[in-house]
Amino acid sequence: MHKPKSNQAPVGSVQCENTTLNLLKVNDFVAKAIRERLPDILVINVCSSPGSGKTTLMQETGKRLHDKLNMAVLVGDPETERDAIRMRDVGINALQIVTGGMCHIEAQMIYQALDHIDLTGVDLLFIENVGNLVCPAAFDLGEDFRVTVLASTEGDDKPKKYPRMFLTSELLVVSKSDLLPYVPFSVEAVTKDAREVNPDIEVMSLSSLKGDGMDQWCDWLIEKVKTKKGILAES
Ligand SMILES: Nc1nc2c(ncn2[C@@H]2O[C@H](COP(=O)(O)OP(=O)(O)OP(=O)(O)O)[C@@H](O)[C@H]2O)c(=O)[nH]1
Ligand SMILES: [Mg+2]
Repeated sequence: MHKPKSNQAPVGSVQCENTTLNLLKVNDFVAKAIRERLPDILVINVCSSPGSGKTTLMQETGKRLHDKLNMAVLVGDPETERDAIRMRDVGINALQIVTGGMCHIEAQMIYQALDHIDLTGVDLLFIENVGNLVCPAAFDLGEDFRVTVLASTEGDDKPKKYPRMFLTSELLVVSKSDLLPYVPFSVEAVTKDAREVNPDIEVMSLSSLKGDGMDQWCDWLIEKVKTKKGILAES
């Protein structure tokens, strides 16, 4: 009969050691350099699972804000330039970062990309991260704010299952709110769970497709841009 290879009784789950923590220190040095390089541009790192609606949100945000502020996007995907092309199609200054299969953007990729995009006069720089609720949470990209987008179609149980992403985000955007009547997703339940993970997290719902909640989102961005520039003016 097969005998267990350790003396420990088998259990239903195991808490693994994270052996990559030291490697992340290098990333943090580069993130600091990015902050020093972009002292007057608001940088927002947008994270989510694949397909939550990040690019659509960027496109609609660009359309709404083009006469109010100057926006640019760095977008990461394992392959293709599709998302950057979609954004350029609606007039957004966008550069694709092809990660070559990697499941997240690292700070050095942003640092390199900054040499290839014209940020003259830009007020707001979005980073659309690779679709993944796990790895991107560990990589500081020099952002001012991290925004997690969670689609109503993904289920409202995610904050407790992927806590680091919600713990490190300032804002949770529940996207595809137009589908809320058709799916078992409670904004109240997701807010409660997200705030148990991170009591300070803000929550808003929106639909890029129908426009609901987009004013609140755009007002939030304008306010943050003003605050960043205001802080600079005072210092
Ligand atoms: N019903 C509905 N569908 C949406 C909405 N926003 C985006 N979608 C759809 O969701 C799908 C994925 O949208 P994307 O914007 O490509 O999602 P993404 O997060 O950028 O995807 P990745 O970059 O691959 O991670 C597309 O078919 C969109 O048309 C929305 O507000 N409501
Ligand atoms: Mg996308």
